[in-house]
Amino acid sequence: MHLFTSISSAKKHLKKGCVVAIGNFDGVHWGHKVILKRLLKVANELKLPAILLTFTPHPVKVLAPLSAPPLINTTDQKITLLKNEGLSGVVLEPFNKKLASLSPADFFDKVLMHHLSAKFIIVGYDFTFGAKRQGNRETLEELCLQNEVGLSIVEPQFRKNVLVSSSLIRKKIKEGKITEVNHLLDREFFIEGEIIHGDRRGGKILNTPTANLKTVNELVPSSGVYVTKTLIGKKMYGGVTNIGYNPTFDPSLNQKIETHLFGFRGNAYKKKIRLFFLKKLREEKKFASPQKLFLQIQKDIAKAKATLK
Ligand code: RBF
Ligand code: MG
Repeated sequence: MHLFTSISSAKKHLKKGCVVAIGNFDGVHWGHKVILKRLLKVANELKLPAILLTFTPHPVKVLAPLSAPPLINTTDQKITLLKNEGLSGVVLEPFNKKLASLSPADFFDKVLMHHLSAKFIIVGYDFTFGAKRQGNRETLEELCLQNEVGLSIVEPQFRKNVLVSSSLIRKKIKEGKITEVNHLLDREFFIEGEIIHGDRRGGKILNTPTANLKTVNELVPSSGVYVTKTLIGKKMYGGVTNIGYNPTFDPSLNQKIETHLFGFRGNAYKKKIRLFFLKKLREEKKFASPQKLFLQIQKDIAKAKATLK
């Protein structure tokens, strides 16, 4: 997959035309994958490159920064996820007020015709474009007709009767409903970051050392105990993760993400990791004593190991 960091740098490579899907693709979820499958199918039929046009930062961060939701993925994570999808290329166009101010017709002419030489366009049912989101599916139909460009609009996708959307998935992540999140994503939700120093109480008092994560992600599951897998370098470790404030002790002011790793020896400090969430086990609680918490953690570990088997 080729990564173009702007429409300008993509232009000379796409002169013979391409099939373009357009969208923000936060989460690269089930619905996005339906769009990508359609993109690959049409590109294959037309013998043209399959290109995804997406933006960074996410347009809401530029257009409505105060009401912008925390995102499921960073831009880097989105690119990493897209690399598995068999695309010819991704065009990651910087999103700014200038781009946002183009009328729908100008966006179509400049971006899709002039720079990308699009012969066929694929978007989701709720795609809007151009200043003030004035362009909708009817506008796009009209412009494609005038320019003899093919168009396919992917209808809403449902899983178990619920409409798959990035905003629903964000809500479920916040609620800690990981099983549902993973079902809607069609993959295991993960966050990434670096291992930082904790307060070392985990090792000393609870006999359960934990690796504390400082995440680069904006969206973290709600407090609770989760079955997880951690990728460190090329190795994957099962584990159990507590997200919360350690109310049994002097509660921490900041939310902590602490993972007890199974079978990991060595020092994880400063390592860059990816933490996959599989299942929520319980809420975080205030225990009457560290000893009672220790006993509960042993049960959590046993349950997590059974889940990971
Ligand atoms: N701390 C709490 O105060 N309440 C809990 O319910 C709780 N559950 C945990 C479950 C697991 C599997 C782990 C690894 C930690 C848990 N902790 C909990 C956090 C614990 O207090 C913390 O790891 C130590 O205090 C070290 O920071
Ligand atoms: Mg720790």
